Amino acid sequence: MKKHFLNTLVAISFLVGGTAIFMQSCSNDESALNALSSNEVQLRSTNASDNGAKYVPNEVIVKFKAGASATARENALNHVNAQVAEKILTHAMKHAGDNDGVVLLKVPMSALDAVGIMKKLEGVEYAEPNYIYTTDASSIPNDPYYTNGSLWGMYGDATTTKNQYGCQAGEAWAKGYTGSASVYVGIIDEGYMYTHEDLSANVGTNPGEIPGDGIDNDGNGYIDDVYGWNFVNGNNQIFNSSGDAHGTHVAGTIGAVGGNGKGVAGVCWKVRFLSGKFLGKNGGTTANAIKAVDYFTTLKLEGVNIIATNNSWGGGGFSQSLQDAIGRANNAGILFIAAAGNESRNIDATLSYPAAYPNANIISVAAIMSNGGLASFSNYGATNVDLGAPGYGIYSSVPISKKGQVTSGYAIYSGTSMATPHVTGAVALYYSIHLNASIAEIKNAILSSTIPTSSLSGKCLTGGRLNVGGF
Ligand SMILES: [Ca+2]
Ligand SMILES: [Ca+2]
Ligand SMILES: [Ca+2]
Repeated sequence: MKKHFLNTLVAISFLVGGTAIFMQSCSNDESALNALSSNEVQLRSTNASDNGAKYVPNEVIVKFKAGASATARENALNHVNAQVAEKILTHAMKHAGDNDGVVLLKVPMSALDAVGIMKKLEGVEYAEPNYIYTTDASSIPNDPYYTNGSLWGMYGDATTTKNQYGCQAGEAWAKGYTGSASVYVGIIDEGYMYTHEDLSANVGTNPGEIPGDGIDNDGNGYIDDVYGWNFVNGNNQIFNSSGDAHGTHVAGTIGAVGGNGKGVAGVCWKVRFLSGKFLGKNGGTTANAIKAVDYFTTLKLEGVNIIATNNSWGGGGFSQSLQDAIGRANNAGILFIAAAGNESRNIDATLSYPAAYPNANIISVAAIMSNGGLASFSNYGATNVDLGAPGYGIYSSVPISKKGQVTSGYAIYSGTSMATPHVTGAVALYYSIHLNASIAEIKNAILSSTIPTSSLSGKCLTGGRLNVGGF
């Protein structure tokens, strides 16, 4: 099950079976998606194709063929009585030679019907639903057995507190490998608490942007994007005090400050985070996911040393526009670390995205438990999942509210959402030691250093679990 603090009992009954929908309270300013009632959301899910993937009910993303005439485009829109909601042409698309981008349409009929019609029309390269993605955290175990603060995922065979199924980070630290402040990672998720006591020293900023002057100094299309960008609300506010726990938890596993006598330690003690916030209270859409992926691609092309994005989310069906965005990230030299998902299923047989896209820069991650077993919720797949990593009973940073004040806290979550940032941290750690490595070399290093694990045998490409001890 995904981590979704369910809003209503109605939703709970609906969600048994794993198509999770809601996330916990954010402020109600997270516009478009949140305007949808729970009934509408449920209806979407009921009507969805693609293995229960959810999508915005009356929206379609269309890409026209490069040479499509204005008449052909207009006819295509008229066929489904579409209105143009947004033309999406990112800097990364232009850099890749695409000056047309994709168009987000509002249609008066169901999205799937409109997609079916538009696909066949002259001048249309593809049409697809505007999928809704949700986080891949599992429900949070409140079981006291798991709330003892044990950071098992970081331990190794040779650490003082031993856990052979941890990612062996303690062994890397003992060799003096603790990451680098020159290495950036993008967190494509909710936002995160950049003021958190165990994260603030590792907060990255866009070096090309001057804060607060109302000017897009680096010309990336986003004004004053200092800590990243909020694609949900279209502004630079990437932390919302009543939400963003999932994104903050992910950040802590990648790179909570180690050795500071506070809280937890990430795989990297030193790293730089940037936020591509596209998940809000009710998840995020394809339209915003591609903008978030392209955001980091453009920053990399500007010279920001981004080596990977962490993608602890999923739920949509196949999207050509998202796959293309991941391809642009690959061309820019950014790995895309993806959660395998939490439906307990074989994603070679029933594809799950974005983990199952064939792009070379994807590393897809299953969740294991502290006894080495595959977590019961974790997806798997000998082709579409690459390795396992700690994803059950994982302690990390979160914002907490005390007497109306938001302060730094810690909590235990489970999910492939939690396994994924162990791998993103491993990528950043490896890169900090081998700064000339290509992303193909880094991926190969991560996969080839895994430790064979019986619970993962035949369940993922490597048949093994994350091991950073040999970097
Ligand atoms: Ca900017
Ligand atoms: Ca500025
Ligand atoms: Ca710490």
